[in-house]
Amino acid sequence: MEGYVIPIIERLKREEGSILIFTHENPDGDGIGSMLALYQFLKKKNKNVVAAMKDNVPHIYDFLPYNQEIKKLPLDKTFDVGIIVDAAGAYRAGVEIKAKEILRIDHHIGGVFESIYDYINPYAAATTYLVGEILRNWDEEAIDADIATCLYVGLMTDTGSFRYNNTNEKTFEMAEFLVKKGANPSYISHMVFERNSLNVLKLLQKTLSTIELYEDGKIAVLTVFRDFLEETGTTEEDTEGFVHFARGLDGVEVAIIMIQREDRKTWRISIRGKGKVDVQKIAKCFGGGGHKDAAGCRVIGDYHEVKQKLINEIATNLSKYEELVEVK
Ligand SMILES: [Mn+2]
Repeated sequence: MEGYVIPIIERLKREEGSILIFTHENPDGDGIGSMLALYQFLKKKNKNVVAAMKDNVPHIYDFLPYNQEIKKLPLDKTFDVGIIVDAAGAYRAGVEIKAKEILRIDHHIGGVFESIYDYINPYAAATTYLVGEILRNWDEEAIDADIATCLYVGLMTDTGSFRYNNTNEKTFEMAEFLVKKGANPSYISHMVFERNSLNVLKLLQKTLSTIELYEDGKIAVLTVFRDFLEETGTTEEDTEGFVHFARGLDGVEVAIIMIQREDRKTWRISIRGKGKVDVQKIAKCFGGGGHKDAAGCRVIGDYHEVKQKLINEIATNLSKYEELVEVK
């Protein structure tokens, strides 16, 4: 791991001004974990650093070291440097960012070129993997158990607990390093996955009752109507991970979950694949993005129309794949 030059390290080493680290709206474990790990490390290096995001810390991540120090975006201050982590561009913060210069650390496909110091690798399993590389090359000794815990959370959540096809020997090598540094896998897994409230279970029950299958069971659709959230006293954040119940069905190639937003006409859509369809391409058709097996988008419109458009797009991609296999 050591021995190669990472320009963003040199850039941050010489920065004496104010640094803002931020992540995308509706943040996940990888975004928050990357942000907090980098935040703690830069503090140790006596940098003038602030971590901030638009939303509150979701309950499942409220145990992360230093999460109480995350500020709420937008901030009035203009920072000398802004670092966007785990997002295709600073625009994904969902609010205006005031910084003289933006740097990006990320693993999404495509995205905005923010600076020559950007550290991007779409093959990395998680942004926390990339932050791990940066910190290990900068000063391995400065990585303590708190930093390792934040990095481990992102690595675990973005790989679906080391199950998705972005999981490889590098992922495990980084996980091993983080565990050696003090990250506790069973504690972290417990804190993220085993602290659901009964209300969330009731929300899951309602959501599962919406399951629909299309294209001979290859496409599965779950829906979270706004009423479900209101009836169970839960929030959109509580739907995290629900889509995997649909993805886990035998025969399903692509699973989607449609979450109705407060205005009742916007749908937040998560798409998960199992390898045959590049779901990032589907999300892109609807103005979103992501990875080969996990992507998302937002669509405004009538529920049935939006759903049908998505299914049509997925079905087209599925049949393209099947034609290719037949030719082979
Ligand atoms: Mn990520």
